[in-house]
Amino acid sequence: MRILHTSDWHLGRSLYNKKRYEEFEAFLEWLILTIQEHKIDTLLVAGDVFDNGSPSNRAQNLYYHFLVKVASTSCQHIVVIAGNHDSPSFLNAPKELLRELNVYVIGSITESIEDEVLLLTSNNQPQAIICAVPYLRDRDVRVAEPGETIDDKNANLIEGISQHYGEVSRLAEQKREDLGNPKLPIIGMGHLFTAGGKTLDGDGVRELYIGALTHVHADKFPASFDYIALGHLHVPQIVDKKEHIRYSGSPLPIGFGEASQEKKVIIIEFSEGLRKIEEITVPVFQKLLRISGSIEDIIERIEELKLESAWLEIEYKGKDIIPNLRQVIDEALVATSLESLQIKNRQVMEKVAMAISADETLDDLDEIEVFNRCLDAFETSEEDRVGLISAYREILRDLQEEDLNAE
Ligand SMILES: [Mn+2]
Repeated sequence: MRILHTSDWHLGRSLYNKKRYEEFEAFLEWLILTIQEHKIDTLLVAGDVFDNGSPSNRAQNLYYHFLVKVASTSCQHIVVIAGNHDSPSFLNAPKELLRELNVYVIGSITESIEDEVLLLTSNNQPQAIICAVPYLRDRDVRVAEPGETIDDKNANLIEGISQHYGEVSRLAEQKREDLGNPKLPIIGMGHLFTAGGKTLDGDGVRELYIGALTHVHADKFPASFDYIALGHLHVPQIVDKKEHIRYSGSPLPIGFGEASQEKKVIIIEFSEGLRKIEEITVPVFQKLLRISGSIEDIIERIEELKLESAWLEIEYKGKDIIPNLRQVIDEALVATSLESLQIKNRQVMEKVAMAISADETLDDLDEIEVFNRCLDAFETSEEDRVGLISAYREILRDLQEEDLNAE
């Protein structure tokens, strides 16, 4: 049994307004070849298939074409769970149809937790049990109590998540026992933020719950899982030094912050009760580079890179005000294969921190930064900030979790 674990495709996401469909397509083609080459039986996609709840036609096309193509390979099962970016109802809509292609889609929790426990078989022989837990929304696992503090909320939420995993694992263990096959692997899936997880500046990974405190500790996962395929964090990583609990990370760098990072998919092989884990590096389909410094530094670096084909994020850090910065840079880029997607002018940003400068757009700020500026503008005291920020985060979360496709 050979499983491939991937997550966080974010199909349809752009980078500073630049569409990335060619890269998504190249990745999915590469993935099919990888599935064939490594004779994968089961593909696990641990959430954030799409970048948002109503993906473009082109993004949907990529997804469905991919699923149809995989169905014609050695891969007999695909399990897709929803991430926090996915709309549960959108993902679930073609569920029944996709079952015909051996694709299991778990977009949200249902009335019956058994729906998350899948027995995969091949020629009527059990292969593995998958506990396909989708991204758990606050309301899925937590009962709100009046008067509870932020800490209570977080503690209840973690407790709720941990109970949910406990329940699916008990069902899986029972199933394994009923089958009389103690070596049958049990594999967990999840889309969440574990404690100590690595993120990078600008990778677009959202805090999932109200505060950064709601990070799930690895010891909250049941011991009976032989592997846990996680999604949400974009840096591939092992959780809490436990080899079998992993994030595959996103296959494409979602932002320039991830540009220098190796992207991975993970292959897990089970045979005769033994587990082998191997990381496969995803090729770079589009080079992203960050350049920063004085105008001389920037121009020199462009000169060095001019034969390469790359997308650039340029940050000007010089002391002088250069009113025609963009023009100067654009001139340096003429006749190169380089393309600048963003020019940040640190100098302007620092001088007029409060004002929106010509070179700073809302794209440069996240929702929390905007709110912080608002608090600055109203000269809000430090003690008031704590409560206001957590209330604001709660509103943001509700907005992000709203399922626009749900009836
Ligand atoms: Mn996510």
